Amino acid sequence: MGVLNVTPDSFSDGGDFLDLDAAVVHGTELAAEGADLVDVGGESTRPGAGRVHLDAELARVVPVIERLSRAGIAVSVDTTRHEVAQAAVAAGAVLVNDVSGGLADSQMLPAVADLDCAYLAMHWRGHSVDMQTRATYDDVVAEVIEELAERVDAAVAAGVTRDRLVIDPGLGFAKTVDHNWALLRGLDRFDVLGLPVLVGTSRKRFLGELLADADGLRPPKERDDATVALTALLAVAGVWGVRTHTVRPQLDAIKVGGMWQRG
Ligand code: PMM
Repeated sequence: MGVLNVTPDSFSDGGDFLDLDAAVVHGTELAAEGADLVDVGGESTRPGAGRVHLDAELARVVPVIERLSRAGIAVSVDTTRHEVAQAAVAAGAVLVNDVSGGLADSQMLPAVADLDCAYLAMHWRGHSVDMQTRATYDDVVAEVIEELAERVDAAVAAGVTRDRLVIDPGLGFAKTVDHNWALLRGLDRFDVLGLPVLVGTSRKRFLGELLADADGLRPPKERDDATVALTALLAVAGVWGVRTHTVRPQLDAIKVGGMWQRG
């Protein structure tokens, strides 16, 4: 899954693709490099970010999704709002990537039940503005699995069949650096949910901290090599997908991980 943030303020690529043509060009490049999905988002979820108005989010993502879908590219929409999910699927999106797993909008799950699309439920404990205050766990892996299981049950109860579901541990969302590493080490425990898993590590702060030096945190766009290393490990771990800002080097890592696993 290649990331296409149509936002002024995302942490690593904010403002790069706010213009419609620039966004379509970048989405087309991600697909040409081999992304199976291009994930279009119009609201930044970086820690501390405020909400974007619904109309602004629609105006950012719908025209991009329309143009990419018309070009035959499989698109997902990164949104927590049911109105955006509905408009995105009408414009051609095939997956709704909801970082709140249905918690941010009580109408999301019933709306998705009526749409012809897949649904990704990420682990989430609250909006970005103060989510890091909720990063408290006794056993982060057990609690994230338990809370995701609740979201899966809620989705199924709303009418979203299990064959449409993907789950995501939500690295960096109400998680400290240590929580992120614990979740990565404990990924095999997510098998109990019996669903495909997608993981987003790309350029995240915990990599900036791992690679920090005397100049401070490694800047986001200089975290891609570390992201590639994690992608190889995630491929060995057997995840269904990775959400990344670059595509070609990640595909190389997936091929290496696949061969490592199969011999
Ligand atoms: N991370 C971000 C945004 N959307 N969606 C899913 N499913 N998983 C993630 O880990 C995730 C996400 C934040 O990264 P960005 O601001 O670079 O898009």
